[in-house]
Amino acid sequence: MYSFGYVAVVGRPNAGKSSLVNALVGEKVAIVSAKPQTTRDNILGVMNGEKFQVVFVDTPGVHRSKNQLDRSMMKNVRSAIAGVDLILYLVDGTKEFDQEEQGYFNHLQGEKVLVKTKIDKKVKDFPCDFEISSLTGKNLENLKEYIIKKLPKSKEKNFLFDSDEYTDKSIKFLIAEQIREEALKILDQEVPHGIAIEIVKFDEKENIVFIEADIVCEQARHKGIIIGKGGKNLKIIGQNTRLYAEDLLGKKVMLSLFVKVEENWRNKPNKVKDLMSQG
Ligand SMILES: Nc1nc2c(ncn2[C@@H]2O[C@H](COP(=O)(O)OP(=O)(O)OP(=O)(O)O)[C@@H](O)[C@H]2O)c(=O)[nH]1
Ligand SMILES: [Mg+2]
Repeated sequence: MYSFGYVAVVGRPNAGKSSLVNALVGEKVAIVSAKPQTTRDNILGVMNGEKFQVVFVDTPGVHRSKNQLDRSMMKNVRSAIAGVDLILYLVDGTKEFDQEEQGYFNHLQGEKVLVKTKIDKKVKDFPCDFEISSLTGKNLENLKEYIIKKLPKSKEKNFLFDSDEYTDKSIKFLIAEQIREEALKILDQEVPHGIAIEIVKFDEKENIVFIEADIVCEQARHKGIIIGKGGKNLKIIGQNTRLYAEDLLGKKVMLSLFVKVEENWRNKPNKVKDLMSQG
C-alpha cells in the first residue's frame, strides 16, 4: 500500500515550523530565522519515500494582524489547514503553552497533534503528543512514522510530485526568500520585516545565470540601513545569496541587488498581492 497526503505545519511565529519542514524533507524548502514572522507564504515541502509521499504545508506563524501583510499571512494559514489529512501544531518548548494558544489549538478543526519543539534546550513542562528537536533530529523518526501511518492509503501509487521534487516553489522564489533570510540575519527591528523581494531579471545562459533583484523597503530611512556603511550590508546579503544560488543552480551566478522604497507597502492590499506573488 502507498501513503499519500497533506500535512499542515502550524503554530506561533518562531515555533520552529520551517526548521521542522526542512529537516523532514531533507532540503532547504523554507527560510529560517531567529526573528518571528519569517515565513509569509504557504510553502509546500515534499518528503519522498518508496511507499509514501508526504506534502507538508509550511505556514506563516499565527499572530494578531496589524496590517494587510499580516491579514494575507493569516489567510494563508486558514487555507493551509482546510482539507489537510493532519495538522502538526508546533509549540516552542522554551515558551509557555498559554491559555490563548491552548484555546486556538482546541478549536482547530481536523486530525491534529501537539508537537513540542526545541527540546535540545531547557523546555517547559506541558503535555504534548511529540517532543522533537529539528536541530539534533531527536524523535523526528517517530514523528515521521506516525505521519505516514495517519495518511490515506491506496493500492495505486497516486503521488502528486516526482520523486526528485521537493517543493512547489520556483527557483526564483527560493532565491528571493534567501535574500530575505540574509537580510533578516543582519538587520534589526522593523527593517527586515518591512522588506519584500522582487526578482526583476533571471537570465540563464549555458554557464552562468544573471539575476537582478529589488529589495523593497517601506521607508526611505530603511534604505540606507539596508545598504549599510559603504554598501557593507548589501554586499554581505549579495555574497551569501550568490553562494546559495550557485549551489542551487549548479552554475556561476551574477547577482545584482537594488534597494527601492515603496512607502508603507505592508498596508496596501494591491502591493502586498504583487510582492507576495513571486511563486
Ligand atoms: N535550539 C533549537 N532551535 C531551533 C529548533 N528549531 C528551530 N529553532 C530555531 O528557532 C528559530 C525559529 O525557527 P523557524 O523554523 O524559522 O520558525 P518558524 O515557526 O518557521 O517561524 P515563522 O516563519 O516566523 O513563523 C530559528 O532561530 C531556528 O534556528 C530546534 O530544534 N532547536
Ligand atoms: Mg517559518
